[in-house]
Amino acid sequence: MPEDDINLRGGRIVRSEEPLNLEMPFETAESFITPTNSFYVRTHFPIPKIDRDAWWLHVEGEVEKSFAINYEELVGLESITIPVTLECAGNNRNFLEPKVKGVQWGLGAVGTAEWTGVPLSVLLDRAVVRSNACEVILEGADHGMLDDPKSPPGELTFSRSVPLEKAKRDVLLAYRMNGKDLPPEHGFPVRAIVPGWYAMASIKWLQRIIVSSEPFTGYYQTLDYAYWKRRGDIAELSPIAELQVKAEIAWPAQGETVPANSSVRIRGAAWAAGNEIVGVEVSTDGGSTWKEATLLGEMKPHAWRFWEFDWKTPSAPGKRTLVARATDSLGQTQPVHRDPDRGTYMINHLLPITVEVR
Ligand SMILES: Nc1nc2c(c(=O)[nH]1)N[C@H]1C(S)=C(S)[C@@H](COP(=O)(O)O)O[C@H]1N2
Ligand SMILES: [Mo]
Repeated sequence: MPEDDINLRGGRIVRSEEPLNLEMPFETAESFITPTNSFYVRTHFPIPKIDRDAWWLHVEGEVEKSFAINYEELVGLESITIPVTLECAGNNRNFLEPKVKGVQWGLGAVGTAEWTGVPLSVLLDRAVVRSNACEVILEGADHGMLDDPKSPPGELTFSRSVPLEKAKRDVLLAYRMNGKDLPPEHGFPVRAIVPGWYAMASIKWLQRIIVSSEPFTGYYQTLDYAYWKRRGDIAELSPIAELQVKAEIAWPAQGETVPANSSVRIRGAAWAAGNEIVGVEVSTDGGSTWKEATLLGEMKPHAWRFWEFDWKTPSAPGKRTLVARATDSLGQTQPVHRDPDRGTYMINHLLPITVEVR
């Protein structure tokens, strides 16, 4: 992307101002932990202004003891800190041909932060979940009206659900990001972190937790952030959930020029839904032949893994297409072609990066 097409805010690409959508230029992904001021921002409504001293988080629904907890009490509970990669379900959308509606994310609607907070299970235990419960709905405080004719009339909030088992095992109620209070755009004062799932589930500006005995069918669960699942020849909408295995090339970036007849370090990151990344392969000839890249650092569940590959560039000048492909411990790898049943989300087919050898 030419530099002058990019309106930079704190080094991030402004995909839209209202609502605020900021992307990290993926070539700047150089450290396992993404600095907070580089981390992508995805919002659907204006960022709510929340006074944390007046903030309450309500826990209700299919529980024996509904209650509300305030900020002071929540941060007084025992906390844990974990690195978790968040990826927007629409990341890489600008690779789709033909062009589709939606925020035109390139490679950078993804990042990894260290999140500090209280496991959701602690609050669920306090509320005593009834035996008929199957899901936990998380509701944000942000709200607004949509011009989608399929959206409910009037105002709606941003809400999503997770299965009870996953809610108890993995979900974190985070109030710190990389060691500091959550910034307003990332969900101040408290957000959910749902490790291993696309980030639409990681509800920001959390205000209510509703335990439910039936599957949630809210707007962002069914009409948006859903894909077509096949039951024989019947297509049914299914909520987007687990991250799909993916590798992305951070360097060289699309359109870069690299020297001929030399060694160029290709580097990037790879992630999957909590499964280990067992390998990343790189192709420098548009996907005809593949070689193993080196995985860097150590594996952390629910976080990306950096990798690199030394490319001996050809002596002949010309365009070259680079592709990376990750495989996880379940043997899942990236498809060559886009699955149209996924609409404009869950984009993990092979992404070509074209560079100029000169
Ligand atoms: N309340 C609320 N939570 C939300 C959203 C939102 O608009 N409102 N956007 C979701 C989406 S689609 C993504 S990708 C992540 C982005 O988190 P970030 O802005 O901290 O990167 O937040 C999720 N949580
Ligand atoms: Mo997203």
